[in-house]
Amino acid sequence: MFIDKVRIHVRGGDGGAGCMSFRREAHVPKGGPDGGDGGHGGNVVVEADASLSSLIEYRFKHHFKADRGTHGKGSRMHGATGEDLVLKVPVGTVVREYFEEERETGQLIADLTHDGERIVVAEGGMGGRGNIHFVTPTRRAPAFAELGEPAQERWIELEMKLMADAALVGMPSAGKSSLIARMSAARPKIADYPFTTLVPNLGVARSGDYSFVIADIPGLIEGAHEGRGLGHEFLRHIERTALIVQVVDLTGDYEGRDPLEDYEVINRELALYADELAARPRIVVANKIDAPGSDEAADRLAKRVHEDSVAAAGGDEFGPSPIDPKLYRVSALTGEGADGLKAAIATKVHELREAARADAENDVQYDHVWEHRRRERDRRFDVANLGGGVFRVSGPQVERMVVQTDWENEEAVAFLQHRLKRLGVETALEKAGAVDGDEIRIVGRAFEFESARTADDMFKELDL
Ligand SMILES: Nc1nc2c(ncn2[C@@H]2O[C@H](COP(=O)(O)OP(=O)(O)OP(=O)(O)O)[C@@H](O)[C@H]2O)c(=O)[nH]1
Ligand SMILES: [Mg+2]
Repeated sequence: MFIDKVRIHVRGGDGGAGCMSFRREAHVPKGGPDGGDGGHGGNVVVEADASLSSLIEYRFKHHFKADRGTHGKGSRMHGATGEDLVLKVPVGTVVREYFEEERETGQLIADLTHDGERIVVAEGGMGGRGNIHFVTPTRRAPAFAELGEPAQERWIELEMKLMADAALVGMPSAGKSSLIARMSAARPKIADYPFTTLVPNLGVARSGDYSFVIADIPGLIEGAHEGRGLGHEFLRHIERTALIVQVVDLTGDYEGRDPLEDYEVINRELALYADELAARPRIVVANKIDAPGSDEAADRLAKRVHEDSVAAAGGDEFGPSPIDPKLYRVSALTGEGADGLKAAIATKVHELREAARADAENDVQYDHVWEHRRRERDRRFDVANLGGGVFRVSGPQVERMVVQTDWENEEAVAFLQHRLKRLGVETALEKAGAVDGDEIRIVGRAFEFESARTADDMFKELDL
């Protein structure tokens, strides 16, 4: 089976806890704080790897977790950092957010188009800080440390799209597989019945100094854009193919059709699937010139292709057109014309790559954009008035702070309140109508609201 879309759950490693400890020496009754930091948890990274060609590895295993950081220790010993977990995917994999409960695909995270390109999909938690960090001129012996930060976790969707430079499209039995076999080392199944090819085949072709990746897409039939036949499933693979190589069977073999009619059917299907596919650079190939009497059909097709090329150039015979004005006449059977076609595809692909490289400078930096949005979302929080003097605060960062707090430790709790205040939680609560003595709930914890002034007094009291 052709696995090209999977949904997996990823979780970074949790951060190790910071340590609360004081130096112990024979001649010093109670030394200064020396608790080390917890190690950071490992990230889950998705990385494009050119040696892979499918997402099959993710078919049965759906949960992935990076290593956690270890806890800090006394004598300023920091915990070890958890190792990153690297998930390898084929080049051409699109990574998106996925919301499991709603069964919905979210924002684009990254489009991994180059070998080695990577994106962090779930960050490990930061290690908690040891008590050495909480020393201030007035607080010489902080008796608390931070717990490790819980790691991020989420569902993501991986979708593989073929990264071919050129794609062979055409009616069933037009000879697409025969042509890819002629031009590359690919050895797909070839047979005289329609829909021999069920999943795309990829081949690497070489011509002179250039090489390119060519794909053989299953045959398209009328109505493919609406899902008839097998074609539609694969049309989306050519969304990112720079060049379309349209193969027309001069013998009209499949259901005894007219070659010109076939040519029109494929044009229509591409246009109906997506306007931009119709405008994609294209080369038209007339196959099976070895068949007796095929010249007449080839001449008619050549004339039409030339007309279409001029029309696509806005009527300007010498203007740039997405459609190559020349009809490439070949026989996949005898090999006649195959080298010329290969050279033409190689040259065109090379030109298109150069143009794409020039565009790449304006490319979106997916990771930065997504990361920035994610951070913003992370900081956001909501205050809900539940009535009866009870308020709930929810938001990723706020909740993490609460989880990172050691509730057995009064100083740690006071420190949390200080952080929440800095984040603007207190102001938001006041705005929502909270008054002293009200109950504030954040992830399963409840505490009493104290206005800023009282809290400050308390911090002072606690020497924070
Ligand atoms: N005479 C002749 N027959 C050819 C030529 N190219 C392909 N064929 C025959 O046409 C039939 C279909 O060829 P394939 O290469 O399987 O066609 P396809 O376009 O991949 O077909 P699907 O995978 O079904 O879409 C086979 O019987 C081939 O031997 C050619 O140039 N000349
Ligand atoms: Mg085939």
